[in-house]
Amino acid sequence: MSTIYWEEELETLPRVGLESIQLKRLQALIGRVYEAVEPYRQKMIAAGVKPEDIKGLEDLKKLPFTTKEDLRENYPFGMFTMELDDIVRVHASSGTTGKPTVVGYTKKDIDTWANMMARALACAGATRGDMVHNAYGYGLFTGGLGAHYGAEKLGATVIPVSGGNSKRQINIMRDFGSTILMSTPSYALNLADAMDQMGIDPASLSLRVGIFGAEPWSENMREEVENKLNIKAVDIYGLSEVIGPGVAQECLTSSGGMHIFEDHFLPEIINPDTGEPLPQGERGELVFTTLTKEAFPVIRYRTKDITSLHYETCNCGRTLVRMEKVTGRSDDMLIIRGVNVFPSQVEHVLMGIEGVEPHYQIIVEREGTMDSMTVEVEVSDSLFTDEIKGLEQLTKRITRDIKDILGVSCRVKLVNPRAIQRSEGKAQRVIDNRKI
Ligand code: DLL
Repeated sequence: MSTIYWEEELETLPRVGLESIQLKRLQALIGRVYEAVEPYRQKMIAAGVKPEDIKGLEDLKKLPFTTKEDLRENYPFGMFTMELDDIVRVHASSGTTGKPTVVGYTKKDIDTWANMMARALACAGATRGDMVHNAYGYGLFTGGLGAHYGAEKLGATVIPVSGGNSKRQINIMRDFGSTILMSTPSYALNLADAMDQMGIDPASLSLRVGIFGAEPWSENMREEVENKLNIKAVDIYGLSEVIGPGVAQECLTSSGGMHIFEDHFLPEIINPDTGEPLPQGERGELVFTTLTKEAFPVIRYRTKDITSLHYETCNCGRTLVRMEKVTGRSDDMLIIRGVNVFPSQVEHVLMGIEGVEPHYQIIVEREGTMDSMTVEVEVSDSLFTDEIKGLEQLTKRITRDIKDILGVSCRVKLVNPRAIQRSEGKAQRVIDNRKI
């Protein structure tokens, strides 16, 4: 099978050519950000580095890291490099406390993003003849609109179905002849179950490829979803701070790993404890510097995702580096039904409620194909002896506040004072029983 490219020349550049583009773009970026963004300038001054010190790609390591914390401190728009007049769109994702991380795009950024997503789709074998069933959520989450603009750019037909209402999704798939499914891998499994319940044989549909991401998924899960939906399943990676989906995409060959679109997103792997860059091929935390974004570039942004990078040319012909499947995170972020959840956010909600003790545990399970989250929390002695009605109201209030603030539904279980095991060291706040 011949490879489908979107921008063949750029996707197959010899490394010297690629590195020369990266360096030119990096130098321009650092100069611009140093002038335009106070928090970046301050951090560079504190680190004793000036734009003219970036003479080669190896000088990247002289630059200070950027973290979610920096974005939170400059919430909402303090890290933008342009006036709001030039910003045509914002998206947001969960922050470590109540405040989301806000990202902005100029017209050109939206176009760059669409181009990256068109590349990702082509990398997964999509062409203008495809019917793209986009079940990523539309809204502040970057999944829906990111995939949408990319599929349109490619010239394919997009069905902007968004998430939820599985039966309707399957009817649409059957009637419209969807050929490519884009969703989280867990939602794809959910669709497979719904198909089964409706007595629809996936082999009778036109689905060919699934482009799944936004949460970790294993090779076992790939096998399951491929068998259940009778498709080829490929991985897509991205994060809002870098652009959204379309940072890296797995191709259809079996070389393994996702091609990072390196001419736009410069990757590094560091030791998450020391911050030191790791040698090629070693597993560590992925860090990105965006080379072409206008409104909201990031310099050495710590993704907290654990992976490794592989530079050998792929069987598909692309020279772009491949990142292995994300194997974990260096922080405690959970992804529940596609929503990023930090235990600290749950704590933040609980601590705002009277009668609730600072002892809680988050239990995550996979029920069938869906994630479920239960929050067990201790209540004060006085409340516990209170009448049932008061406890019921409290349960409802916590459930509602978590849903409103974190955007995820959960079960809340109030437990006796001192029922949650006390730890002698780090409290174990999360019990993740999902086997993905
Ligand atoms: O999840 C963007 C996206 C949308 C990617 C649709 C792919 C498809 P955020 O909401 O900012 O953005 O969450 C980013 O999700 O740091 C990873 O921890 C996780 N993640 C994203 N893709 C994958 C993947 C979108 N393929 C965070 N495998 C990232 C594992 C992933 N984890």
